[in-house]
Amino acid sequence: MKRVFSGVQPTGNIHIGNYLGAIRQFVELQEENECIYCIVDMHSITVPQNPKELRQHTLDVAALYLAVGIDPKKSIVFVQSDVPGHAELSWVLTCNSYTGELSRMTQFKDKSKGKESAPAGLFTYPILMAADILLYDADIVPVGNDQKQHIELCRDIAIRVNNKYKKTFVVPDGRFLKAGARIMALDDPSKKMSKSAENIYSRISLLDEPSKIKKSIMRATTDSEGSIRFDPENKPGVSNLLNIYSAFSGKEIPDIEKEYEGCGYGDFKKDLVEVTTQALAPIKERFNEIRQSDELIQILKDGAQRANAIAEKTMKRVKENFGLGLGV
Ligand code: AQP
Repeated sequence: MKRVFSGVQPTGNIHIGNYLGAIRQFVELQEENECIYCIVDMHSITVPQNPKELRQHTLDVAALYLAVGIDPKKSIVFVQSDVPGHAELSWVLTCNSYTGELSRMTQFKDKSKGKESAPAGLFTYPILMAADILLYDADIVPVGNDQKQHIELCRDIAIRVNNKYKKTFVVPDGRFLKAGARIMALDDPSKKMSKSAENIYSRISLLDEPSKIKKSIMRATTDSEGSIRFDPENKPGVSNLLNIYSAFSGKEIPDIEKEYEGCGYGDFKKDLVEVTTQALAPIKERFNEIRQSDELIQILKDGAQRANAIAEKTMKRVKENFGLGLGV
């Protein structure tokens, strides 16, 4: 049995990019693996957050995890800041990382672009992510394609520490879906769909009302050619919509292209609204039940205890191998 770890930031409501790119595979993986799914709230404070909203979003993400089918009897579900080992290990790894490799991270470059000074946490974010993964001896890390570079860095750090000290960490493998799993912003298909983008119509959140889903899709950027064809380079907007259609309907893209041969974008978009709304409706319904229930906090409490038991073992090993502390 392999161990799986992944997390989502509570920076806002989960969108279909997070879901199709990462979270949907969390559910499948729990059948045959020991899975640990985290709400990575410490990552979210790399950019300013409103404390009240952050707590609400943390509970929302936890409820959404359960609503999409993560079963707390099979998987550990918890909040990152409830387990101190993440921050502790992060410091140890910071001392074994280089500013050069961190400067090459494209997410840091994107998020700090145009800013005179960026929070140091934005720069060291990939180290905290490496700590999240290595703390649990994870073998597999299911994430979206946008996280490939961070997983590579995590592997490099693990290998570096294992070579320098006694073998301390399991070197994890990323698990990425095929190229199409990267969902792009609806208003600008050159950017990935993101929770924190200013334009709310650039994304579809799992909890969006049908009217918001409709508006977002009907406004989505396409092109002037008028044919429904998958060609990400020349038709990024339409290709993104085809990806979403395929992911929610389970139909292959060539079959969808055939079905809509000769149709206009308006008809295609209308059907995509239908397909998306239908796919999200049961998730939203389960979310509303779970989010109200007292059970949610109890699940997160149990999850933190189980996660902490694993994390403490790893930190004991790390401290021993690094000569840290006296274990008193
Ligand atoms: N557009 C996307 N397409 C496919 N997968 C995506 N992921 C994020 N955006 C897309 C994957 O979702 C998981 C959780 O992401 P995250 O919350 O940890 O952080 P993120 O990648 O920074 O996501 P956002 O939505 O863009 O949030 P903000 O705006 O706060 O930065 C990850 O596995 C990610 O790969």
